[in-house]
Amino acid sequence: MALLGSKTFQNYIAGEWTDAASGETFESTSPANGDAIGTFPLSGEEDVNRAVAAAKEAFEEWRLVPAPKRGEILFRFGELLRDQKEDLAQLMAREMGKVLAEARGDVQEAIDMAYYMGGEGRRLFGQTTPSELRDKFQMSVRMPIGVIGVITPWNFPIAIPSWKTLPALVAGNTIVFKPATDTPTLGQRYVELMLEAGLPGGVLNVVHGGGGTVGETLVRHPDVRVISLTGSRETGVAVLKAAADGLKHVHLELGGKNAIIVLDDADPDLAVEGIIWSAFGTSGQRCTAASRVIVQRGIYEELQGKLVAAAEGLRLGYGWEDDTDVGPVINKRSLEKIHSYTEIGQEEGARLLTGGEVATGDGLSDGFYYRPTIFGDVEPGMRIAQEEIFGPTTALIPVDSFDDAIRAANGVKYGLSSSIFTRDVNKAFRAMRDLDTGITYINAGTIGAEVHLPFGGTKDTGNGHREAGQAALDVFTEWKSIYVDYSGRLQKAQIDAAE
Ligand code: UN1
Repeated sequence: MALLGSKTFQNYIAGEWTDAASGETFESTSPANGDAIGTFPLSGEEDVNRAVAAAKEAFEEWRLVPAPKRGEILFRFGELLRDQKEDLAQLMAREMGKVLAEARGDVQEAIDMAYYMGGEGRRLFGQTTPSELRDKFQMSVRMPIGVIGVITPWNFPIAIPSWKTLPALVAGNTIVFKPATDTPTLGQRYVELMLEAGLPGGVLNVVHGGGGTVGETLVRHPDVRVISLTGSRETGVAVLKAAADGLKHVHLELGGKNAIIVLDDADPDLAVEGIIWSAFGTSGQRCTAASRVIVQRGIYEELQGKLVAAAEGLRLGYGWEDDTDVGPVINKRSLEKIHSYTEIGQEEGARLLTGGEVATGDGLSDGFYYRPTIFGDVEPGMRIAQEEIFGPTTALIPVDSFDDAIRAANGVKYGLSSSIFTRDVNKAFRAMRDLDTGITYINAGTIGAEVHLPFGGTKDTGNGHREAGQAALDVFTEWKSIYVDYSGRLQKAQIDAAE
């Protein structure tokens, strides 16, 4: 497989592969064992400006390509992703660290999105409505907006770029794409496959480099009309402010502090499986990860014992090895942040039940591994129960009642995903109504969103927009309402109609 051995890569601007104007580069290395993966251009303002100019020029032609044709390119992209699924998953296990089963799922999510948005090429539905006047026709249609800045994170290095780029492209926009600096090779493969699928030059430009330079220039560039970002709350706020002067549309997906509620009547083994999968899958580095488990007291002891045993049975290792359950975390900074929360939890008086340390030995010392960590007897207001840790750490919060559980679940600033395990249908429906999140699961964990429903959250998780589903199209299109009067007279709405 052409994965081993580090390679040098370039930006893709105006249909050509090119170095950063400065000639500077940065390295991508594996969080699993430190292996070099690739060398990439460390781009700056000049590179972004060229990419935006290319995207702006390409827009004039791309917006006129019939949407079904645009959709066909997306469909071909889905086919290519499907053919390359295993190679991409292997590369992802190396560059990002997640275990193969999840890496395959990440690619599958992009395949799903490619087929789904490919089909949008023949839909992109608007509305027709009757007019209040005679001999008058009216409809609303979706129009592309122009150049879109796409800034993606490293935790879903293939899936998240697909959530942003594919609806944007099928709607007729052009893109400047900045992949995460921790996973540039996957960003590069993504673009290569899009080109292979038949995307014309200039429609999708990739500029590698940091958020402070490439990201910031994109956000401030007057010709970029929409910014779509998945990242931290702090970055989201900074992007909103920077984009305000240009009145850009900003779409933000900023993380969560997701809770699983387990009521006394729940199936404990099912709940344990859901919690382990949601808390420690992708080493807890999902926006949707379950970093809180709110447990009714009648089932607390049993659940805690089973969870600790299950967490201790998880095997840490390289993501590409079949028997690995939990891979590394993304980098040293992240490892340190995760560990600092273990210290915070202990200082706050929560009980460390298992984990709480960096894992070393057995070939792990060259990577960034953290033991699956569970805190017990956590109070809802503690920092470990309030702040996003983005690692394999979860907090068990005992509560007396269903109402207390809902209150605790909603008592955080984020609102992405939530879940409840119960066999009481009335409580399940109340939870569906009362949990203040963009996504709610019944008798499943907090992860596992599918591409044809909206993805995103309430409160500080975002700014009211959604990815995926039909909702994604709202981010990347403007509605245009069109009125056609075929009466041959000047008819006045609201005035003639009132007669
Ligand atoms: C994310 O963590 O940013 O539902 C995305 C899920 C995945 C997507 C997560 N399908 O967990």
